[in-house]
Amino acid sequence: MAETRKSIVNSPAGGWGALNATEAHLARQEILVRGNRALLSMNKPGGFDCPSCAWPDPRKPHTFEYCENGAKAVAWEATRKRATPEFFAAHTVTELSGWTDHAIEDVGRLTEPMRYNSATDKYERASWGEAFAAIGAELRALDPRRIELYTSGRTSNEAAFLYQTFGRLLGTNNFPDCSNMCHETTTVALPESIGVGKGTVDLDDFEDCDAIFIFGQNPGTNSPRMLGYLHDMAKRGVPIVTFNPLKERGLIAFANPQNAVEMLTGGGQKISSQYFQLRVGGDIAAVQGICKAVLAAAESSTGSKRILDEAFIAQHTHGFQAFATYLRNLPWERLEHYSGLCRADMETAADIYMKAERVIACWGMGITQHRRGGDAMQQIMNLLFLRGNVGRKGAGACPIRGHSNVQGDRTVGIYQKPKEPFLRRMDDVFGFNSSREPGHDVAQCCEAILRHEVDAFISMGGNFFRAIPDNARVAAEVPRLRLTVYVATKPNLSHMTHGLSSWLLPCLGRTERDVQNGQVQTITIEDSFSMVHGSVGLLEPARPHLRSEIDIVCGLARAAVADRAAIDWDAFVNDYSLIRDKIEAVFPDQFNNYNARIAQPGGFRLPNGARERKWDTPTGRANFLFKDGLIDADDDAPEAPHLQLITLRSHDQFNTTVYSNDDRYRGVRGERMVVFMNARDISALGLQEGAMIEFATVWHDDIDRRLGGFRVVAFDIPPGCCAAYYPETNGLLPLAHRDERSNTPAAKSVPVRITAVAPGEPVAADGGVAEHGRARETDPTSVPLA
Ligand SMILES: Nc1nc2c(c(=O)[nH]1)N[C@H]1C(S)=C(S)[C@@H](COP(=O)(O)OP(=O)(O)OC[C@H]3O[C@@H](n4cnc5c(=O)[nH]c(N)nc54)[C@H](O)[C@@H]3O)O[C@H]1N2
Ligand SMILES: Nc1nc2c(c(=O)[nH]1)N[C@H]1C(S)=C(S)[C@@H](COP(=O)(O)OP(=O)(O)OC[C@H]3O[C@@H](n4cnc5c(=O)[nH]c(N)nc54)[C@H](O)[C@@H]3O)O[C@H]1N2
Ligand SMILES: [Mo]
Repeated sequence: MAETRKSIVNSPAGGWGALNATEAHLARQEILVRGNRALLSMNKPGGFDCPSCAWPDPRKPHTFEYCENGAKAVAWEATRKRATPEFFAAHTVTELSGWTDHAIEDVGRLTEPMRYNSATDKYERASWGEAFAAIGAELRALDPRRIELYTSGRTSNEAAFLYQTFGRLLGTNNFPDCSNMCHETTTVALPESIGVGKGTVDLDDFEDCDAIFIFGQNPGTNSPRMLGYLHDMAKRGVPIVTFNPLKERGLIAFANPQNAVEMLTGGGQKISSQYFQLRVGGDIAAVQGICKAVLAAAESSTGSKRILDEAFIAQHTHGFQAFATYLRNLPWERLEHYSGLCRADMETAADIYMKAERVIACWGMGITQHRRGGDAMQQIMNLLFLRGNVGRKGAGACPIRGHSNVQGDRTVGIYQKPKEPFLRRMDDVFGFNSSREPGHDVAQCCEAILRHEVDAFISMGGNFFRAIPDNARVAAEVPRLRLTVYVATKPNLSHMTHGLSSWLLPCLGRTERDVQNGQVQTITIEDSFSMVHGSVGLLEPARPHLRSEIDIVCGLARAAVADRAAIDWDAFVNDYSLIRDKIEAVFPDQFNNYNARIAQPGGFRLPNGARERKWDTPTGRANFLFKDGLIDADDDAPEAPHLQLITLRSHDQFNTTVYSNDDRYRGVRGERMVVFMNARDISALGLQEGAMIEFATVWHDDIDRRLGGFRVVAFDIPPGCCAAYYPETNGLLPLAHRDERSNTPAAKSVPVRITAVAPGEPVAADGGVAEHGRARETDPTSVPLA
């Protein structure tokens, strides 16, 4: 068993394993032919945008412009399985709330509106008319400040724009969004550095760069199409410098399924030229160490080649001298202690950085989901500034977003702190007065629920009550809400967390043909690189006449806010290009000529000042930012016997959607209740591989956060930290443990104590939204991959 696991973990990512897994997933959803046809039209002009991650589409796509995990996402949506009214008639909500995340979604696609009936404790069939009338009547009677409108990032620009219009007509700015748990750190901290909260690179820059630094991101699983680029870069000899506590297989080696030789020989391309296994949260110190080494080299350099881009620093930046002084005084021992790297490592990275003419820095959740995530991100920007690596070909900042349209949703107005010029335009375009009161993000929404200050929760996709921190605690208060409304493709455990009245509203997925008024409609998406392009569904809808998200939002608006502005909601449903006209009217600088420009191949790029070295910051320049004493103030350092728990994704999940219980790249099969630990910690705690443990969060409040039933797996991870899957571990994550500026939950460093549980001893179960104290049943439907 150990041997097999070792050989699996040591072989390259991708390759035949990826192809076999794709086939298996399609077969399991009973859609071999249908799915394959869908896959061929994915991420191509005239086809649909992959519903999985936010990696951009190339202008000239390959025949197989899809990846294993994109294929899983399509298979999952295009499944033949259905969650029918008959299914709901056979199961009470109390029973369903004890199912696993996998089992509940695997029931299949929702087909009809369902209304919760408290007398039977079941969801029961209702008509669309009943649903809209009842929801509209409830909403009209409520204080809008007590209504929350959540969005998950799969929603199109058009649906998101109308959804926020609907919310603003209701009179609220409460728009908690999945990005509040994700890249909100970037959205808040990056503008302080460069004046814009989005990345500055595009795909061409990847082809031109001379070195790439990857911080806290696992592209092999979470943006696999990026691996194709990394693969080609590695082949060209471009150094790929990775900072990650875990050895992630996709960052070690990758066999490209589109490369015949690699497939036939079973070999793969080495990806990371350097792999720095820093300690969790060690990025601030590591990057400052690299900056310190760069500065020292510049100061002692006698050669003609300039190390710092002095012209850029002088003309374009602010705060360099203060940063340089700070770096000079930073003792190496402290940098080593807090980064978990040695000085030589940081000097090696600095050397690669200085030798490369053009450098891209990427980051993911390993940076953003920390108490000081914003500070870490700003150190990465400082490093780029030293050699003018922003706003020029082949160089720049590259935050890799999560959901396929999470960036677009924010661009078109899903924002809880709207700025005055935007609200003024909304008011002008639609003829009403929107509220100026700041709304809630995810953390504030959860706090409001805990304080009993919420009456209605509406959810445009997503799985809020599983994805949030302290999920069991927050979910326990939901039964007091007057109304919960879930617009979704498939049932999930949030739907079983219901208010006094509750509705499930089924919608079309992005892969499906959306015909309105006899015309096939196009929706639009913005990827991680700010490219906006069209997406047209091709597959037969899961059920005839299934409504689109846009149709549903318009239905809700007609029922709840028809009298508040003269808006022709029907016209929007009949022709989505009319919605784009309104988006253009509200955001003329970004979306001018919107309908015409989405017709061009690859779409169009939204303006980004920093890319042109125009800095929309208070200083009018790019800012070197740091906090004095930052490292000394870091209290995330592990103190025995506490460990820092990283909560992350397996290879077979998309957020809370669990495709199967396998994690091929980490050598785990058929189970998710595992904790990855360093061998030293395993023995220091008197445990063995395979032992059962319980987690307890070490936090300064008197809430008891404990979860049991996890099995120990030895892994290549530094001592002092451990890792386990989300959302099973979300009950351990305190709501208050979050990035200081953006409120992004610090899901990558939960301080925990681990104790052994003797066989047969009762454990505290994942009470996410299930009954407390009862272990979630193991999943009967998961089949290990062949
Ligand atoms: N197949 C698939 N694709 C997805 C998703 C999915 O669940 N499945 N989710 C989508 C979404 S919404 C998002 S946001 C992205 C998420 O994509 P990623 O950003 O890759 O997210 P994670 O898997 O949570 O973890 C990121 C990495 O951070 C590392 N890490 C943890 N702590 C630290 C640290 O302190 N420092 C550093 N340097 N590294 C650290 C972890 O070891 C892990 O490799 O992917 C998107 N794409
Ligand atoms: N501990 C911990 N917690 C985390 C994270 C972590 O790393 N660790 N990551 C955080 C991150 S980065 C994110 S983005 C959030 C994700 O949080 P969410 O975005 O809320 O969760 P998802 O799991 O992506 O939502 C899945 C559900 O979306 C619905 N759905 C799928 N497609 C569609 C569609 O086309 N339309 C509609 N209306 N519904 C659809 C389905 O019903 C499915 O069950 O979780 C966050 N939570
Ligand atoms: Mo995300």
